[in-house]
Amino acid sequence: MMKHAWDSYRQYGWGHNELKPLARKGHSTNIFGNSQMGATIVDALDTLFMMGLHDEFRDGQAWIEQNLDFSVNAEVSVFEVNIRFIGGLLAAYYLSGQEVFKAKAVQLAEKLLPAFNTPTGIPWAMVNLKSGVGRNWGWASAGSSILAEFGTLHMEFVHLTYLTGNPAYYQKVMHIRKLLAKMERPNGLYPNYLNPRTGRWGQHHTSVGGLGDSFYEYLLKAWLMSDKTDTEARKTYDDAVEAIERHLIRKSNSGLTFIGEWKNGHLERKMGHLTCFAGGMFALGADGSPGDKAGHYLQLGAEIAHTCHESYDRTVLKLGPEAFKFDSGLEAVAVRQNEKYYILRPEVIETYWYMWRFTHDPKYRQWGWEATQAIDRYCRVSGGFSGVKDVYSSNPTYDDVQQSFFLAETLKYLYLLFSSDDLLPLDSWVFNTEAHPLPVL
Ligand code: DMJ
Repeated sequence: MMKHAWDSYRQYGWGHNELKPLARKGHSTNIFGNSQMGATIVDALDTLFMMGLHDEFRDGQAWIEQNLDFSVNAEVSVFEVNIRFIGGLLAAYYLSGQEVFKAKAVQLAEKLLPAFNTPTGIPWAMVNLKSGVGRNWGWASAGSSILAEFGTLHMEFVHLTYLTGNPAYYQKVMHIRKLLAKMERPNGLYPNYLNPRTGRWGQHHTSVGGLGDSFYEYLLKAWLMSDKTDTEARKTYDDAVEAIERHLIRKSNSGLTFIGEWKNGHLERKMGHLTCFAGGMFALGADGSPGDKAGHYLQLGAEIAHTCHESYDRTVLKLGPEAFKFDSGLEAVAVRQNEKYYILRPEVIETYWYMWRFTHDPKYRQWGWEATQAIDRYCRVSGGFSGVKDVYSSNPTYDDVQQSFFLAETLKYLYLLFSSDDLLPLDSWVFNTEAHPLPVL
């Protein structure tokens, strides 16, 4: 599947950010501005390396050496460029030892730094790589920056300081942490929106899915990546998870554990595909949790994995919808037409893999195999892999996008799920939120 995804991109989309597998041409979205920065190449490198696809890896490296240029007049997402490009380049560097990847990661990081020039030091969501001018998404509450965006820079920026000796990167992310620590949190929860001019929260929405997710993930991973010396990060994670459990995690009528969304004092009983990563996060954080709650968090991870598997199993295609409800007799199914799509996302498979590593319960490989077969059957087209618009339809239409995270994450986690534990052991490597492995420092 990786060969098919890569070869198709190589043939029809080479150098573009992503691929349109039906139209057989390049694709891009606003997160990359109007750039052509080969996002799929950078995102896929470490997966190719791990799978032993060395010719393909060298091909990607040659493109990066000759073509990857960040002096472009493009307004890109700071978060997306950090997790996909800086994370991807750093992982490729650590795995292969090729200096070019480190050099490109540092060049790009320099271009992101102007995004931090705000009254509070909370970065803008977007920055123009050429002019350094930043701004926020028009749709975000009252000009706010997004928790999961400015809160998902820590791992990569700490590595940049470690590799270059330049303290600026470390200082920028530690400043964000200090500012957040001083702020009052409604019910102990972190709202998704924070205004970078005033330093005040926007709307009081909290989510472990989109807009919030990887902020929590990076607190835990900061601690793991520091060889468990960054106890401040661990404590912040533990406190956040305690509030999440109290206010957001519930059981459905039939006993499925789900994580809802908090909206202005009200719990919405809806869970996103993105939220499903949290099963793996709870399992990863079990060891080291306060009191004797390790068993509890491993169990919570298992319950989330089970719920997310149900969201796949209750569809026609055996692929999970973008969001599913637990309301008015509904259990783990999508209601709205615009929540029925599957766009090759990794989160459910990511959780299966973490649960497999921590329990070796064969059901996780079984579930991963079910997902593999479904993706290969319903998302494979002759020009690559495509998302589908309705997982409840036996005759689904395609969205015609091969997302770069399909190669970076979905296929990598599947490969890891069926590999032995000594491939990237979790006591030596920590995966960034785009599944790029970085070593414990
Ligand atoms: C990826 O880019 C990352 O996993 C991110 O944290 C969330 N969204 C996508 C995949 O669904």
